[in-house]
Amino acid sequence: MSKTDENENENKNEIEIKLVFVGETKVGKTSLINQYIKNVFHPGYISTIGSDKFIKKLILDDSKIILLVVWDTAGQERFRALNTIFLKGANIVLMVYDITNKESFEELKNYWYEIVVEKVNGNFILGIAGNKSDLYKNSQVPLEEGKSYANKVNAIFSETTALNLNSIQDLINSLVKEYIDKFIKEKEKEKEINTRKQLNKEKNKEKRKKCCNNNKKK
Ligand SMILES: Nc1nc2c(ncn2[C@@H]2O[C@H](COP(=O)(O)OP(=O)(O)OP(=O)(O)O)[C@@H](O)[C@H]2O)c(=O)[nH]1
Ligand SMILES: [Mg+2]
Repeated sequence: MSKTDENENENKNEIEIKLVFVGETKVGKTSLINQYIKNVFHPGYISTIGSDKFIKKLILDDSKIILLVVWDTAGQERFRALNTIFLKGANIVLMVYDITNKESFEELKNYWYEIVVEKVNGNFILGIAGNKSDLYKNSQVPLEEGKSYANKVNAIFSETTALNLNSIQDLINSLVKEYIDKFIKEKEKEKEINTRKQLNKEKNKEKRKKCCNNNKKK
């Protein structure tokens, strides 16, 4: 069974997508997810222990249904070993840093990117969120620096804030759209290749038949 078949539920119109958030502790992963799923923001900090899983249903214009399975992971160092398990089989990975904390950006480049590439097996879409954009006055990571790194690693980039829904919703929508485009294209390509293979097989069979008939006549 191919990876794309695995992701498709029994309902042909329904596609399951695994989206995993990673990044340093306190960059705002849980806050972004709370805003995206429940439309709330809590200023207090409660560390994520292990992981949490949320499901959101999205309906696309062509009536395709997306079951978006969102995984929140823990940024604290003592939980890092666990994150590698959650990354397995991810379709989309969103790496988050805090624009007011340069170190969280450096760690994203030096640690998180490597782990993601190593642990996600198969094709996936990569996103980068420069979070806490509402605190831009205290920014330690210029927007251009985030953008340019994202370009380098082929990631979809946006600055975000967990204070409201807009920025995180737009970013996730872009990531899902990119995944769907590639997913459908890949499937169509596969279909085309199979049809071509089948046609070639039939042609060769026909040729062989003709060749044998000619030999018999001789
Ligand atoms: N001003 C502002 N504060 C934020 C934003 N996002 C998160 N915070 C705050 O930053 C702190 C850490 O946020 P969390 O969402 O718990 O961080 P986390 O990345 O999930 O941290 P771990 O679970 O330890 O990995 C909390 O006090 C949040 O309220 C944001 O966009 N703007
Ligand atoms: Mg958290």
